Amino acid sequence: MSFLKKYAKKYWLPFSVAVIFLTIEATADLLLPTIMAQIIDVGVANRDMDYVLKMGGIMLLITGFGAIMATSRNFISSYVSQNFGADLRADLFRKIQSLSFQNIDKFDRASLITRLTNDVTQIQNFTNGLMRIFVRAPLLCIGSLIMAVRLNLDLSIVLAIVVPIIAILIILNMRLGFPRFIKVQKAIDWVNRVMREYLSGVRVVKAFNQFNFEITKFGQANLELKSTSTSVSRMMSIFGPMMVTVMNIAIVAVLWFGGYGVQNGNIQVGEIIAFTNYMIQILFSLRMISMVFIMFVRAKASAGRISEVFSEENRMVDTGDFLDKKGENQQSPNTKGQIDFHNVSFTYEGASGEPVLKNITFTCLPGETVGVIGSTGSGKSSLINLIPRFYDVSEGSVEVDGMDVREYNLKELRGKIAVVPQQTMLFTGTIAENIRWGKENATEDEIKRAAAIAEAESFIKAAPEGYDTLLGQGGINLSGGQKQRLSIARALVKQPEILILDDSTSAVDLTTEAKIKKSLKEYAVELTCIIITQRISSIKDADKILVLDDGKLVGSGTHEQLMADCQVYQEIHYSQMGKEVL
Ligand code: DGT
Ligand code: MG
Repeated sequence: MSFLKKYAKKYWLPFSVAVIFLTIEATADLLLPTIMAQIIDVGVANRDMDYVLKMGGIMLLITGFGAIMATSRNFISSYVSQNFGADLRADLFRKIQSLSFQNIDKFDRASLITRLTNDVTQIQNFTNGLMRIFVRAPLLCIGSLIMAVRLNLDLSIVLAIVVPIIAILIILNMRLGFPRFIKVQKAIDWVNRVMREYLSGVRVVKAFNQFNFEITKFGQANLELKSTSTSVSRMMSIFGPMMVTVMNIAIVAVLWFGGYGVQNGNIQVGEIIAFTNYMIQILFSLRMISMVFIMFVRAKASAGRISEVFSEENRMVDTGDFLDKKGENQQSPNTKGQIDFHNVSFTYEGASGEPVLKNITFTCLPGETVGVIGSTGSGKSSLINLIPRFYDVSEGSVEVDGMDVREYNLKELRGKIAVVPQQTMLFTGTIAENIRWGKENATEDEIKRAAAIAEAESFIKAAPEGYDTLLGQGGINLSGGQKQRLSIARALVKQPEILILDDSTSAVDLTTEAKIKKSLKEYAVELTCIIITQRISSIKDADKILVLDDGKLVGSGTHEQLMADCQVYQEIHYSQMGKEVL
């Protein structure tokens, strides 16, 4: 939990001030019953009105002072806890962003969301609780005990019996509570996960009429959350009243013994009132302590989960500036946009069985258009993921412009490459903003040009507000092919050396696809282009075609060469013959 040190360092000062204010507040609370006892036993008993007024005035002053302390402390504590929470969230978000695909794959996405929201809130609440009750409760508890014993030793025998009983109850409460709170947290994760899956697949669910299945799935998660939460609150609802009952019996006992004492003239009425007041304060502070413990238990579980993310070491070591220089030395202008795979094998972390890619060697020369074809699951997407170093190779090496990708500064490497991923992902915002994603400072002309090459211009112009039309929430929805064309435009605006299209025209009709390819050729003669596809027609005229089969490179060459000597390619070709005019 060392990640908390940073915040402790930042906020210790206001935190300490809050604790000091709290101490003063508690002291004020402790003084009041004793003064009250004196008012009754001295002032009221002797009918001394001046004394009553004077002590009453002092009581008022103390209360007022306590209230001022409480208000300032509340200001400080909410300042500290809110800022701390915001810092923690921001740092966690940054950490998640910095993690590589390999790291992120380890976490369930829904649990990352719960960690960012619910878990941070738990820790934040605990910090706030610390400043509200941390010092105050033990201080009030111990202080009230001392004051009560000083007030009347005989009556304190009741305390000697009651306090240990309550302490045992609290410890039991903690013991039983901890595992239950952890379960609640897990159940919240589960509900979030189901909800997230449902929402991202809502169209499929509707298309397959799988409502009942989804409702059952959600029902199970919901039930688990309900039953774990019920179990927690049931436990709380047993222990809380039990403590109150024990304390109330104790108060009755004090009144009983005290009554005898008053009859015998040993004890004064004010003393009994003050004594019971202290007892109530002890009860309250003990309950507060148990509450802090509960908050602590929850916060500890949350801190553990957050700490898991913070301690996740980034596998992808970004070698940074040191190697930049090396890069400058090695690169020459005529290697701009070159890609070399040397004996590359790759296995996803945690996956068992055969490697996804086996012993792959090939070269893409600058300016070449290279097609990658192969059945689904043959490893095409995995292959191109290695170029911008989304994943690291298991064996062999990948070079871009003559230098191993692991030696690049990641930002520099990814600056050279634009990937249009297989699953199109657009963000909420206008069309122009989505294209500008590729290059922050892209001018309007650049955006329009990219859109034109990607054949997106016509539908953008037809949209209600052209480039300023909102997408997604509150805006228009695009067709699959339109989305693909927008993501191609987004990649183009980046003006990369290497453009990777992962099945990016799968939803675009053949005529439009041909147009895109033609304008791409004209736009960037020097651009190295890797086109993954399922359709031979899309890559027939590529400079080179790589044929993947079950993770192996089974053919490489032009269409004609492959037709002559690659069986897998021939099979794909013949299977598509009837469907499209080749
Ligand atoms: P596609 O897009 O359907 O045409 O198929 P490809 O050729 O793009 O296949 P690819 O590279 O996505 O998958 C190759 C194999 O790797 C396949 O057996 C599934 C597996 N695989 C893909 N992504 C992951 C991943 O993130 N984690 C693990 N453990 N395996 C993955
Ligand atoms: Mg793929």
